[in-house]
Amino acid sequence: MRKKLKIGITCYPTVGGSGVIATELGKFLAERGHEIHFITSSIPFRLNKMYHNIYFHQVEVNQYSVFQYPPYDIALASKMAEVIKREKLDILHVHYAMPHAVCAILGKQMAGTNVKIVTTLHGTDITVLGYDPSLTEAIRFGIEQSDYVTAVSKALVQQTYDLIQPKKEIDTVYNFIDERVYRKVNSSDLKTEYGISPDEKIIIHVSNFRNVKRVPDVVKVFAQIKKKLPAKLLLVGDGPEMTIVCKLVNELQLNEDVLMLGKQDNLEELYSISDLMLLLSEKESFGLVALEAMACGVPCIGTDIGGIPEVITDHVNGYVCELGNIEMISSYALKLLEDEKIHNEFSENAIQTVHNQFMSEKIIEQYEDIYYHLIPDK
Ligand code: GMT
Repeated sequence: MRKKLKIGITCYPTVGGSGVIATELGKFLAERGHEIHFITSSIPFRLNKMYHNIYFHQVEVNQYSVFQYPPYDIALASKMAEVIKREKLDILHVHYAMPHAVCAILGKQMAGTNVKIVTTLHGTDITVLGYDPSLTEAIRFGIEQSDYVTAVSKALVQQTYDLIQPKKEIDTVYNFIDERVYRKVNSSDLKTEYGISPDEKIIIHVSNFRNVKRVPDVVKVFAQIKKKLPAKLLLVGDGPEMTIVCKLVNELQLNEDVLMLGKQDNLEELYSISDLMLLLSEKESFGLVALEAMACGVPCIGTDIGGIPEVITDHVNGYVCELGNIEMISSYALKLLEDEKIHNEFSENAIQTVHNQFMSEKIIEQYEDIYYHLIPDK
């Protein structure tokens, strides 16, 4: 019987898929008996239930006027050192090399213990910051000095080698979903409440509306679909591109048919009334929202970018299309929406793919194996 571990987790607690994965990982590990210590700037937003073995250590940054910039990274490293020492952590698992891996290395030095650092790369630190020469050295340092490094797709592993060239093995550990939450539920009342008639198809897009998500492409594809069949587009989320998207919806006279829902919880209810998910990003190391939709039986169309083709299997549970090719994406979307047989088949395949490759249990075990490999005497 292996001993239970004391595991520190650092992530960006408020935004995006990396925070979701880090928090869900903490919750699942706690359910398996490990003691979890989140070291973050605020309580992770998915930590919505009490667990007797999950602790939260808040990083606070003093705003002394003498500092031109508040020293968040140093405060984080210092808090990590405090928690490593006091709680006798076995593992500190950080999500994102920048700045979290670098802070973890510093925190470990300050603490003077042999805590093992596991770093998971989620994408933006590599695909965006990797192009910024002022940070490349820091990212490489964070990766090389970690005891174990994982990335959420094979594509991200390759991109990391191409852009950062670290001398370190990087293992792919895919993202996962909580299948107790993401499953097809009966939420058909929602369709009526939104004023969507039974014959209308529902297309959904969920993101943080950054320009890499190419939300205008989603609207353009929807405009093509709308010419051929009755449909509504659900845009879920908010972000910097929202104004541009609203303008385009207006120009294309789609106001009646595009529902801007803003940020939402309980996404499984929205996925469960949807017929198709569009994820047309120009950068995407994994595409967690596609996985969530697939778990609810929604076929997806994604771009041939980053890790998307590792989640969406072309012609099996959806289609993988060329970035920005509105015509190609629209014609596949129509094929899927008009042919009930293909739709049913893809919908079942989507659920099957999630079960075969992205089940929480399988992925959590992979992380556990990494932890125990680093501390063989436990
Ligand atoms: O996509 C974003 O803008 C948010 C970002 C994040 O920090 O959560 O998402 C990244 O990590 C997710 C979880 O691993 C992945 O599913 C997303 O594909 C990845 N985003 C990008 O690579 C742009």
